[in-house]
Amino acid sequence: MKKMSLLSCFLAFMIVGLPLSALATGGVSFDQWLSSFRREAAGLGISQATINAALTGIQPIHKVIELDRKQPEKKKTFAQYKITMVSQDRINKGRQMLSDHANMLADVEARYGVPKEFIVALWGVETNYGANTGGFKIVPALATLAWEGRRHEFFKQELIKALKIIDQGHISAADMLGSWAGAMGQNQFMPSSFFAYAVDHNGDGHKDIWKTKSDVFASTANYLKQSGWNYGERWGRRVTLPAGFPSSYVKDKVRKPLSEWSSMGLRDASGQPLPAQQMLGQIVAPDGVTGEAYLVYNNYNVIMKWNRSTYFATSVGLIADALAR
Ligand SMILES: [Ca+2]
Repeated sequence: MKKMSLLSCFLAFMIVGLPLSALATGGVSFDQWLSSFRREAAGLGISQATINAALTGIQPIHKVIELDRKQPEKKKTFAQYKITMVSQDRINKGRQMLSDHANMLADVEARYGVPKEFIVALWGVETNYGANTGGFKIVPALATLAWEGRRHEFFKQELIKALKIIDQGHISAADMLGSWAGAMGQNQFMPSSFFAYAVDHNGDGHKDIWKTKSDVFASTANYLKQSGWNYGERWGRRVTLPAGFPSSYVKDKVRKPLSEWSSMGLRDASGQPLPAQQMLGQIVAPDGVTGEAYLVYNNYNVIMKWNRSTYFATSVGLIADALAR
């Protein structure tokens, strides 16, 4: 075990050894913060019944503070990340899901113009097809971060939206579960994404991204569609770069027609020339130009709106391709 400094021992004691309500940000205890937040929520039109059901008696969550303060681990390379994320196991499960929910997915694909393979790939990457949705109660988790966290104003706005979702009857406070940082249900929407994109696909009056699969699929598809998905286009493809390819093209996110990339010497990873199309593409090389390189199109940037990570977006694309084969 690494030696802890005196200060970090002291801080660890502060976090673990004291009741959290004794910790304060700007001198405000959690209970004081909560009373003032309850008034604010009532002023925004959230019903007293929801405020009572969701907020009465809640306590800040130790684990959430711990996770919020955790130093980021040494970043994996994309090559390492891909081994766990784009695993054969995840692909096999995805194929099973495509087959188990074939009619529902075909229906959602037709309605939103987003291929079923991408809906399933996002589901697999976010929560391993609904298996790991996070066991935190969203309201106290967001309240903890709104009171104490580094981005407290952001989380307060998310908490207000979470209360509105409960107020509208989509889910009860007790069943509103998700990650420690507020990502909810099987597709891990933050409350603000829920507001913007969640849909009630099965028509039962509830937008239920926790337990109703057709709502999960349609909400995911609606997110992608509203973010500019082009049906019939791919996300991208793995390519080989010519020797000496300047990394500035990656850094500056230069977009060029495929024909121009071709004339610079880019090839499909299979060795074949790129298709003779005029669509615009840019190069993504998560581990630098000596690592794996991808030529990506508009739909890749749509996935990046969901999660601004090239590791994430590239993995979603690779899984979707594997599912389509
Ligand atoms: Ca529904």
